[in-house]
Amino acid sequence: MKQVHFGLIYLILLGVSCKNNDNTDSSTGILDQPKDSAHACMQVPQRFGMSADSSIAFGGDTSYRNMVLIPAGSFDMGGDNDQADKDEYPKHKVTVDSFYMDITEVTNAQFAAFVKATGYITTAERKPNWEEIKKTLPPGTPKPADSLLVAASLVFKQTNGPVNLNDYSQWWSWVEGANWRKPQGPGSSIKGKDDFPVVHVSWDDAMAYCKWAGKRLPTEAEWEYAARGGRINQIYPWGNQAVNQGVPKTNSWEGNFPYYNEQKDGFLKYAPVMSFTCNGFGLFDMAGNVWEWCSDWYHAEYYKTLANKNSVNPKGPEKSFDSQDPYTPKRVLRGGSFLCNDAYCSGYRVARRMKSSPDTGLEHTGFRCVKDIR
Ligand SMILES: [Ca+2]
Ligand SMILES: [Ca+2]
Repeated sequence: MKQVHFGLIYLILLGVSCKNNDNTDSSTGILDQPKDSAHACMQVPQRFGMSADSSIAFGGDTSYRNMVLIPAGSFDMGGDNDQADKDEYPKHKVTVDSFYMDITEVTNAQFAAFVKATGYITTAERKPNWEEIKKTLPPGTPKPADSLLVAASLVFKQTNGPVNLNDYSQWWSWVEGANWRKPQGPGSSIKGKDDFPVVHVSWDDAMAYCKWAGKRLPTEAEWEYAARGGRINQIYPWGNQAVNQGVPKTNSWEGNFPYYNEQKDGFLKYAPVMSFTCNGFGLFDMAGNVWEWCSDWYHAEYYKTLANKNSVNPKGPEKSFDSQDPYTPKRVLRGGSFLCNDAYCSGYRVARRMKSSPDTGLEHTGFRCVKDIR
């Protein structure tokens, strides 16, 4: 399989797909799982190249409302089963100080309060800046048509049947006018969805919210430690029981991605926060529902630099490197989304690492915040 390196948005803008990567078994018509399934699930690099608005001032409250204290401790960070990707190894010792963490993903109501107070305009609501985008693409990459360089975001579209799982454009659509207020584009809304996670949020948007709220994004180490909920070397926030066994434990994609969803968990797309049982630290939806931004740069080899030592409050590498897409700096995302399943990215595993450029938001991407103890 030839991996596509420079991103879903760009591919969709140009109408390019992985046509040379057809992995359909011609004798059966059945699609193989992509060899790099995790990345196929989420690899969505560059967008608009803008940074958080420096004019944002603190406007939140000083309490720890809707947060829980995560006790200080040590753990072994990294993959716990054979679904783990190379970037999850080696497992290494990490110690983190105690901190407070939002018990849920940031909701539409919370994000609306931030926007109302600050007038903040999210990345998806701004016209893309080609001069910025091309800095993170291979030299000589042609410019997409101006008609496509509009304020838009990527919306998930269920397909009618099996598709080539390496061709992201089969299920992601570039929809003008799609953003956190209109998650499926014009005609959609978040009315009545105050307690749903906000989506179409870029890392820059999340950072701006944190600044207003007096909080910060978790480090990748804090996020994984918190997701484990005190369990030792287990695969999910709830333990080791497979995601599709027993009662629904997370909002994921049950059935065959991206065309058939059994909805045993009750949700085709996102669910209201707190729809499933919390983990041992009292945190909801650390697995599934929407991906959550972390503060760290993503570096595929980062864990190797931490092998055989105890890292105290690691904050990630100094710069990003993704061997599959070396032109685009990326931040870490964690926890998976309503689109994850075992045949695809298994993003709900506590150790699964994902990455995207800081100016990218999608319909399955949100965040939650942490706060230091005063
Ligand atoms: Ca679901
Ligand atoms: Ca989540």
